[in-house]
Amino acid sequence: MVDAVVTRLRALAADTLAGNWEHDHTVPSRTLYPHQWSWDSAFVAVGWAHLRPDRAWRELRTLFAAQWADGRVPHIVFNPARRGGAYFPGPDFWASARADGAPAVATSGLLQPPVHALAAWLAHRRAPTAQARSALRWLYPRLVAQQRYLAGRRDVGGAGLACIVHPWESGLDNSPAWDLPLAAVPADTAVLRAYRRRDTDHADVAHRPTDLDYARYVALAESYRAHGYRDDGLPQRHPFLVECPLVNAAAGAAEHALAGIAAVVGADPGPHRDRAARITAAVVDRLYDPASGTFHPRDVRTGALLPARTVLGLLPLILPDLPRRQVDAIVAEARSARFGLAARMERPLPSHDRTAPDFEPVRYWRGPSWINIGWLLWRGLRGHGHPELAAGLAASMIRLVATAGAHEYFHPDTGAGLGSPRFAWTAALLLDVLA
Ligand code: 9WN
Repeated sequence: MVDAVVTRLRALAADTLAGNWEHDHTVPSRTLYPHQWSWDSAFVAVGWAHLRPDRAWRELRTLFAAQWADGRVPHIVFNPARRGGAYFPGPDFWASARADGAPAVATSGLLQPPVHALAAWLAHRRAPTAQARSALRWLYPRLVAQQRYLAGRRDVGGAGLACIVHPWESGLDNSPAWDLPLAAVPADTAVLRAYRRRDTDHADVAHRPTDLDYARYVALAESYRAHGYRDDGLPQRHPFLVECPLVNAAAGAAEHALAGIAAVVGADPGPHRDRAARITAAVVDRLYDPASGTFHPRDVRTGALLPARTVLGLLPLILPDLPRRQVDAIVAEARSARFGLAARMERPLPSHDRTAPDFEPVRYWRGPSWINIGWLLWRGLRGHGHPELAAGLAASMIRLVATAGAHEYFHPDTGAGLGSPRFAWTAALLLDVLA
């Protein structure tokens, strides 16, 4: 890569992160997402570690200061200064103050993929200073509690995997992966008359989830909220319960990261290695389908694997101890016409099977290309001995941002920028790919 391009991209990324920094956290986007989001903060910390490690640690501390008593890390921490309708559903909708064990600050009651231990470990590896060690000592028990919540209260299926109760918890909100279980959620768009969507104030309506999707998102969140966001009795009362390959692969990767962190803070890495091995075995056992040769989410309500071949199926590659057979299967799936991974990629990595009839090139998680997903796969490819494919994917991601800017997502054919134009995790993870 030409030095001048790298310098320009680093400056763009630094400028985007600085522009989205808000006192003690980074907003994903000033317009669409003006609060702190959980997995965004983890990705952003990976980027800040390249520029301002103090901000990487501050970001994670702010997020974990909002952890609930049961260990859940909320998917949104609301900025009190931005109260008043900038984002829907906002703090009044979630009403976290009325739930047991919620923190003093207003949050949502949901979670997102637990990529934080990995982010903390990478930030420490980049700058292993006294400040980093002290931050890790503070974070370690909190990261352990986050894992305990997932492995305990959220193991609704009883097989050692965490269950998500809402598509927002996967981070891939309207992925075709969720169409089947969502179709079973009773909802009517009339419910939206009581609310106002704010996302479509800032983004093209054709690029966002539909009103019917939103009606179901609201119905699910209201159902969970009605029981104080408790997890007991979920199978009897909650209409969406799914084991997600990304959430569970992230939980497994987190145990590997925690083994490293434990060694730094003087704790025992052994239990983390054991838990990592158990999670990887459960992900393979429960979510790998030998017939399709890829991973799928499992619907805990019906017991069935969900058939859509979305990019979620590739993400167990982030598990460092994934067996060779499944590594080979993921690489074959990624290289197929469905995803087009190659040492020289013709088009960006899509979020859904591009040969599927329900592939939608501009609608959010139903086709567009996302840098955070590319980054996770890039790490997995490097860890599992595929440096040429990793380099091809990195080059494709760099090309996207070099041509279109630090957008939220990109058109999977043309590479045009979509969604928010100054998106924090795109900038942060680009810095990591360029390093
Ligand atoms: C709901 C902030 C978040 C990301 C998610 C992405 C989107 C929110 C929304 O934005 O979700 O959490 O309002 O659409 O899907 O992955 O964390 O960037």
